[in-house]
Amino acid sequence: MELGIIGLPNSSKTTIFNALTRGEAPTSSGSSGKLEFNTAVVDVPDVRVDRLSDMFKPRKTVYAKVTYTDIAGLDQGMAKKGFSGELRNRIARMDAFVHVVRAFADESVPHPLTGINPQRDLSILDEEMVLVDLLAIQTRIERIGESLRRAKKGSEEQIALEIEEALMTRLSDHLETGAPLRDMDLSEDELHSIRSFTFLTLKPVLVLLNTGDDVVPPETLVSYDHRHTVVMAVQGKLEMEIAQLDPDEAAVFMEEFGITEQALDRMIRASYDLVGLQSFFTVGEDEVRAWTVRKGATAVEAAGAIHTDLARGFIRAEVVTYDDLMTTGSMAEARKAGKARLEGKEYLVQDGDILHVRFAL
Ligand SMILES: Nc1nc2c(ncn2[C@@H]2O[C@H](COP(=O)(O)OP(=O)(O)OP(=O)(O)O)[C@@H](O)[C@H]2O)c(=O)[nH]1
Ligand SMILES: [Mg+2]
Repeated sequence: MELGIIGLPNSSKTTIFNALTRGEAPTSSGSSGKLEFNTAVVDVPDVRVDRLSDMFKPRKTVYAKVTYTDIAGLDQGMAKKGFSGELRNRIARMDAFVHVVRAFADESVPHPLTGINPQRDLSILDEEMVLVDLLAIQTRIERIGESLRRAKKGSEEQIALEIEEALMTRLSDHLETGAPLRDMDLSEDELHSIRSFTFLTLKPVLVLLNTGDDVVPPETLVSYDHRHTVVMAVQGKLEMEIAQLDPDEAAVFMEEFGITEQALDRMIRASYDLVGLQSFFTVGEDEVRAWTVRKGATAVEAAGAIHTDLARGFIRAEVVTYDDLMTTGSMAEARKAGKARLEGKEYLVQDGDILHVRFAL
C-alpha cells in the first residue's frame, strides 16, 4: 500500500514525510519546485499484533506496512500545463494521498501565495486534480463519439460504447460541480470499468494541517466534508523532531513541550484505515505477522498473499477470531471451546481473523 504525500510548494511535505518515516530527508525554506520523490516503508502500529506477540513470544514479529512517497512538484496550474509523464505515472500508482496543508505562520518560510490560508491552499490542489480528471474524461468522451460514428447500429460495440459514454458523462457532470469523484455513488462494476483511468479524485485522502507550534482543532481551520477522507491537525516540525529522537530522548522532549501523545501512530493508522484494506494474522513460535488484503478478500486470496503455493494447494483454512483467541488464551483452548472454524476457499476473510492455511502441493 502506497500513499503519496502531496501539497503546495513549501507546505512542509518533506517535514511530514520525515515525521511519518523517522526519516532525515533534507527540508528547506527555499522550495526548489523540482521533481523529487522520497520513499520509505513504515510499520503500521497495531495493538493486536503486540498482544499476539506477547502470547506467542515468536522469534519475529512483523507488522503491516505502509509506503509513503514524498512527491514534490505539484502546483497551481498543473492541469492546464498538461499533466503527464513521470509525475503523472508516479501519482497514478498511489492508493491514497496525504494532502499536507500549511497552517503555520513563520516569516522565514516563504509561501507561494500571500498569507496563511489553509482552506484556500487545500482547494488549490483539489481543483487541479478535479481538472486533471475532467480533461481525461473529456478526451475519452470525444474518442467514444468518434467510435460511435463508425460503430454498426445495434451492434454490441455500439451498446457498450453508449453505456460507457453515459457513465463518463455522469462523472463529468459531477466533476463540473467541483466535487471529487470519491463522493459519487458508483457500483463495483462501474468502479471496475474506470479503474484503468486512475482518476486522482477517486483516491482516498488524509488531509494533514500543519499547525506549527500551536495546537489547533482542524475544524476551525477548514471545512472539508468528503467521503473517504480524514482531516487531522499536527504540529509538523515537532513531530518530525520527536520522530528523529530515540525513545528516551523523545520522552524528555515531549514532557518539555507538554506533548502528551505523539500524532505519528495516529497518522499512520489513519492512512492505513483510509485505504479500506484489512489485516489478518498468522501466528506461531516462529513468527507473528499481520497481512494486508482488500475487504471482501476470500480465504484463498489471503493464502495467496502469504505465498502463491498456499493458494495453489489450498485445502482449508482454520480460522479463529482475534477476540476469541484473546478470551480463550491459546490456540489449543480456542479449538477446545469450538472457536476454531474450518473454512473453504470462498470464505470472506474478516479484519482480525487469525488464519492457518492447510495446503498440499
Ligand atoms: N515554523 C515551522 N516551520 C516549519 C514547520 N514544518 C516545516 N517547516 C519549515 O517549512 C519549510 C518547508 O518545509 P519542507 O518540509 O521542506 O516543505 P516541502 O513541502 O517539502 O517543500 P518543497 O518540497 O520544496 O515543495 C522548511 O524550512 C521547514 O523547516 C512547522 O511546523 N513550523
Ligand atoms: Mg520537500
